[in-house]
Amino acid sequence: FQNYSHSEISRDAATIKNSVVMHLTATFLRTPANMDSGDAYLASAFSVRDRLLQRWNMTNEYHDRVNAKRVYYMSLEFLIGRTFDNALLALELRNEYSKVLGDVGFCLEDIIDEERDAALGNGGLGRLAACYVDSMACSDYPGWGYGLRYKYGMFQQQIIDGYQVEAPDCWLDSPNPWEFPRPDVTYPVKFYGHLVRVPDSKHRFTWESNVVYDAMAFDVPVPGYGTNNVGNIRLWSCKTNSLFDLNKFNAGDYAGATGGQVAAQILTDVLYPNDNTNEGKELRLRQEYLFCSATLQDIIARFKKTGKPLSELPDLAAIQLNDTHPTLGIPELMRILLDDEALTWDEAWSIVTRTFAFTNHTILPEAMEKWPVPMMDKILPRHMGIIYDINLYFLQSVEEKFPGDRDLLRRISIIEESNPQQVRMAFLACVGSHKVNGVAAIHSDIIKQSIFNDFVTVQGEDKFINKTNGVSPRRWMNGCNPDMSALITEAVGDRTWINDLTKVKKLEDHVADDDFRARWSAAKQKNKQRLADYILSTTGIKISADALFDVQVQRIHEYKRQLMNIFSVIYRYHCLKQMTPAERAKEISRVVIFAGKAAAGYWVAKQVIKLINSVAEVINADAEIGDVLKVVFIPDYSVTAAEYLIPASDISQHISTAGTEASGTSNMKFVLNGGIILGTVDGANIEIGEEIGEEQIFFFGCLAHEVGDFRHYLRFHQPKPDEALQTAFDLIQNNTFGDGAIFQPLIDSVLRGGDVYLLSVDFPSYIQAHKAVEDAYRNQEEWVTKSILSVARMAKFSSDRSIQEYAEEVWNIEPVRVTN
Ligand code: 26M
Repeated sequence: FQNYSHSEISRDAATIKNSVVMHLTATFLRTPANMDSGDAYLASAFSVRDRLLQRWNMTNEYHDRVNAKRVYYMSLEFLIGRTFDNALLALELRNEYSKVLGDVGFCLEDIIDEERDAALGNGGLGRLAACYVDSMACSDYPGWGYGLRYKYGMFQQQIIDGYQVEAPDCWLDSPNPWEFPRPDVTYPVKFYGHLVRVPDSKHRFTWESNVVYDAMAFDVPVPGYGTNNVGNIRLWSCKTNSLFDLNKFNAGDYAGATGGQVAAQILTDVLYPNDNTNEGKELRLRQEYLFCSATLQDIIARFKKTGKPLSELPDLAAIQLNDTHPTLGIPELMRILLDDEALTWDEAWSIVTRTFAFTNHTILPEAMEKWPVPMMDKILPRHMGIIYDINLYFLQSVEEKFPGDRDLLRRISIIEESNPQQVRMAFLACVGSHKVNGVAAIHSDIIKQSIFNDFVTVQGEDKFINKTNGVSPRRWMNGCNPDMSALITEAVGDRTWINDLTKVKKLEDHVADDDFRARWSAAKQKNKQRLADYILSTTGIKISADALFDVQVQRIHEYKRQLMNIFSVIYRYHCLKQMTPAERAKEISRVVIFAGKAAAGYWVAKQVIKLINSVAEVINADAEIGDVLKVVFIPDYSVTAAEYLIPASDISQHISTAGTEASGTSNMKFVLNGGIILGTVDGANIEIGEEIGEEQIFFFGCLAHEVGDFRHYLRFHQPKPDEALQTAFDLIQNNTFGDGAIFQPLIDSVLRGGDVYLLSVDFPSYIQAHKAVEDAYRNQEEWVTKSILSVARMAKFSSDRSIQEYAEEVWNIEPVRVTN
């Protein structure tokens, strides 16, 4: 191996062609003569992956060699989307592959379209994890993601008769070029069983159980743009400990012998498709533990190779918990240190609390993870014992500081004294971490005043910090919006803005340049036409790319208020119907676009989808209305769909009830693509407004501090819908959109359910804001100015900035430039 070298594979067309043909023939047993575009994708993807492998090995070898401190981003979700195009851009080989594929009669865009999304996440939280590992790779931070390799990712959404129908996402049915099975990296994970105290020890137990699963690693490369660094997401897949129960097999029971195998696989079979609700299912708890145990064992095994004492673990490893889902990592590390490594409690606890940090993503009460003590005790008896001890020592420290405050102890306890008792995972995560952060300024303030209020009092303010979310400019600008990106490159002078978004400031110099402005508009127009084509092919609905594109795409949830949006569409339809044709002709044509999935068991959210589709059907078929108003629900929203949608919006809606959307990240993506926000004073909308200037954003609605009073009032008083909202109710109830009775529960959620999300309160200002948007849009010159200025001022919302802040203030790690 003396001459083993990392020199790059040649980039010329002949070399690329050879490698594609090699994979076509040798990996897939095809020939150039019988290749279809699916084959072309696989052969090309494998040839690109060969190049990544080289850099990947180099990265990990180098980080090992210099004993770099690593950060581990633990997340039950990584919403990666596609990798091929991303890798081509990172390696700067897009044109080369386009040419080689063109020579054999394929269009690169069609080949890219053959790849299925890796949809191992629900929405914002999972996509954030993917952006963060991208930023770590691009900024040369030695960071790994840890997650689960679900056999079925986020379900596929079909719309049948206007209703959502879920279908399994069989994304692994075809070969996946972007994962590397690591059968040698496999760990046993125990469940159930009983404990035996180690004689003469206080905190040391042996945990005996014969229910043991194996977690096996699959590695997914994260190509870094503009660096040799290739990051890694390590995903665990579950199987039984021994392939066969040999006793049963020998007794002739073949089915019984493989039965364990079938049951075991179920642990990593499917992603829980709940966004912001905790169902408390036993299988989910086992899934979370399998994940935490395998990950911690792996981190410890890697650390031990350095030969250093475990007391130095916090110097070489930082672990970030992506919400409470991986919180069992805390008692799991305690278990390893106490039971396997024989450290004292204090030694172990010091290591744990210096290693972990925790990010909170929501304050919705229904999303708070709690596990019944009896369930945890049965499945994870050792961890339940450790959690009791963590809580005991913690409450003792609280009692010492605030003697005699029984109510404080009750409120702050990790164990909720309900029937049955419950483990509050957010409190466990908080107690076991040295830093706790929210994901936007307002959200970080709110959690300090609400769920962690007592913890601020007891543990001090410094532990609770803000880390405003960000998004990757590689995927969400350079990848999805090539024309606008080319213009930015021209303004900046080179492509360095892709890894240093502060450079987009340069765009401000071009805001008065007529030629530049014209090309800016043309780029948006092209993206709109591309989306119009996509909509025609996926829904059969024909829309005009000259209309204003008004987009709301995100998980369907009451707090996000898609219902308020569709009510306003109904009101707009009513107004248009009242007009004469001459009046209508003066209106701004608008396409209102929705997309998003409802959790499978979330009935209200599913009815909202049905209402949107019913309204769309009537309006789109109304010849009198024509192109002046169209309504589209795009089925099966995904990362890939977002890459079409986001660059094509004129306005996008981010209209959660104030104080409910922790941050939002699509708001950043839309503005980074030259779109304008219509939104509430919530989440990251606020900081976006601060950065780009209030003239560039349309705010409406009540403020977060007013929500409590409104809700209180509405608990005891009937809401009073304004005329516009009442009109929308009337149209639904007189069967304008089919049988109105099926939508009565939605109207009742406002009129009789206390209007928890304050639709009746915000509706008047929402309609006003829509008018303001229209007035502004009529002045296209000013609109283009807003668009350019917005992008120019959005540098803060690169996930590179977020990651740098985490690195400096939470993880204490530095970039490590991989050199040969
Ligand atoms: C919980 C229990 C069982 C199964 C699933 C869950 C669960 C899964 C995902 C709960 C919440 C989940 O996601 C929450 C989420 O996506 N939150 C969003 O996080 C984004 C990134 O920080 C923010 O931008 C959004 O505002 C926030 O809603």
